[in-house]
Amino acid sequence: MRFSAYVKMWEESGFVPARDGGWIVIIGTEAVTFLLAAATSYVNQNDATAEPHNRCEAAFKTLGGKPYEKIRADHVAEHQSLFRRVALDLGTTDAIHLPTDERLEAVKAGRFDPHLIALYFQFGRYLLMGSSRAGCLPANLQGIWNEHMNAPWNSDFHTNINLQMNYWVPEVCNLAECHTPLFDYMDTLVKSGNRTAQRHYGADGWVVHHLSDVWGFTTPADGIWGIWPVGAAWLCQHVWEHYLFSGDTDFLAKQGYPLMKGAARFILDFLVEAPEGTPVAGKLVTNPSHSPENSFLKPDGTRSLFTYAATMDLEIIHELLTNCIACIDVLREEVETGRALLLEEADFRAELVDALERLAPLQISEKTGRLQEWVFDYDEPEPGHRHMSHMYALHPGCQITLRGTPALAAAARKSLEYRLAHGGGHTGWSRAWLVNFWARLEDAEEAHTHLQALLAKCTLTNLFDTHPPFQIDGNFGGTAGIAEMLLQSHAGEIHLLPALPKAWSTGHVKGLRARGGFTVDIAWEDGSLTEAKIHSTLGRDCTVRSASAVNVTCDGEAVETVRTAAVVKFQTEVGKTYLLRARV
Ligand code: FUC
Repeated sequence: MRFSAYVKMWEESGFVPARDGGWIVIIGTEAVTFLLAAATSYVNQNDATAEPHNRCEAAFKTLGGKPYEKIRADHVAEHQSLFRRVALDLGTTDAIHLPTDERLEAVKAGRFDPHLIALYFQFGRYLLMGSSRAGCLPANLQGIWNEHMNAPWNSDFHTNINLQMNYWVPEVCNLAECHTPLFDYMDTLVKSGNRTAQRHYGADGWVVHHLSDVWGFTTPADGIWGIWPVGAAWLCQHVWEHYLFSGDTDFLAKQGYPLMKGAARFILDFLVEAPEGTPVAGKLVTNPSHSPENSFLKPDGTRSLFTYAATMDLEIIHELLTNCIACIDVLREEVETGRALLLEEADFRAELVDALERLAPLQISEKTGRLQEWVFDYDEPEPGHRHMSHMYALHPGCQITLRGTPALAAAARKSLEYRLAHGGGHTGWSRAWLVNFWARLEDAEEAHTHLQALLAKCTLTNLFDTHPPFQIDGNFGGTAGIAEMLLQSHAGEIHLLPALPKAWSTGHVKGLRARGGFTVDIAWEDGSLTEAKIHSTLGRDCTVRSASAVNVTCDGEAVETVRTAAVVKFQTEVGKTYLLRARV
């Protein structure tokens, strides 16, 4: 690809800067405006023939000679329309008077700086707004902030955690429109994903392995690390989540379901029955595959990555098949053309249900009580490995929940503890993932410890995440983790303050989004909920869990609720806001 960056200088009173060799000399004026435009020749995966120079000129032209004040005001208005949807206050200390590098140093020395955490959270939202807008490519390993000619990992899209982690932010953090570049990008992978499925596996549907790029790369790469055929399946989680938050059946029918169906079609063709003599004989498994980038010790003591039925595969597949079935049911109920769709999809739905029933189960090690990462209970040569793939079902998946599957949640906790006892979480994104895991386990202090560590060990002085090197996924994973500590909605209920650490004793958050089309504001004092506001955009029934019992009102009137211990349920109407006040 070719690229250009153009800078234009302009001074509104007509001042013309002098040129002096390689220098531009500015004397006798108070202000000069510099306009920067940058472009590449990339059009799409088959075409890189655009003229970057023309694109830069066109960018300048769209400004149409607007004065600086107007350009800035337009920018600020557009920016704020997204940015100001969410406000977070975790409390303030004197540290706000220090520059960021000194604040990070203080965190390294063990100080709490809740305001820095709120800043880090909003910075993550800012980064996504800057690097993932409709009509553009999705945010890659460095977002748009790569400074190298040859970037680490080619500034590509890794699909075995990194690309997905970038997109843990948009839904809950009220930037859903920033999610759409991912879906458009997925569309561009389908054609080559179909071809790879056919040629490598004789399967229908589309497949992506552990990395991709802007040229539609879908085949395995990097040796055994590449033998991991569930990249497309994982990406489809995002499509379904976009629907869960928005209720947008139009999106589901036009773009979401075709993507999910194609990924599931591949999986159905790819799954095989495990033969007699194997731990999951007769069950459906992936083969070949591996658990992202981690190795195990075979009985003969040699090290291997290559396996079948890696736990993460089974979890991703369980989720995809479940979501596909739910998707067919939603479209049947909600889309006008639903009946036709149902008739057409009845056989496919039956196939999905059958495969889901026959899918190999997750296993808890009899020896250690941990969630097994592989189909055999292998020992690990690198027990602190940065990937924690077998915990996918805890986060970002939701097959494992504290209340729904307590035994699996306890096993996942043991796996996490074991990883950490051996130095796990040492890269930026890995540390950020830990925050999310602990938040899902509702262990506020552990989540906070890893958030502190993310700032202390994996954050550069400009707040960019460092793997090392700089990789933006950890920023997004950390931002998502903070949201996950304050609000969860993956288990069929809105959980207010599921993992509030002692260090954030008083504060509020406004404008987070929950699945089911809700916007949620929460305020708390001395570690307890004081009030929450839940705005309903879809009129769905609402189940809210919180440590404090609440009274629910709407427009000043008491709302009829059904209560159990920590849970309150009520019906909502589209456009109404429900006030939940802690009972004193
Ligand atoms: C995965 C990770 C590495 C790195 C790379 C971009 O392969 O295992 O740590 O983040 O992606």
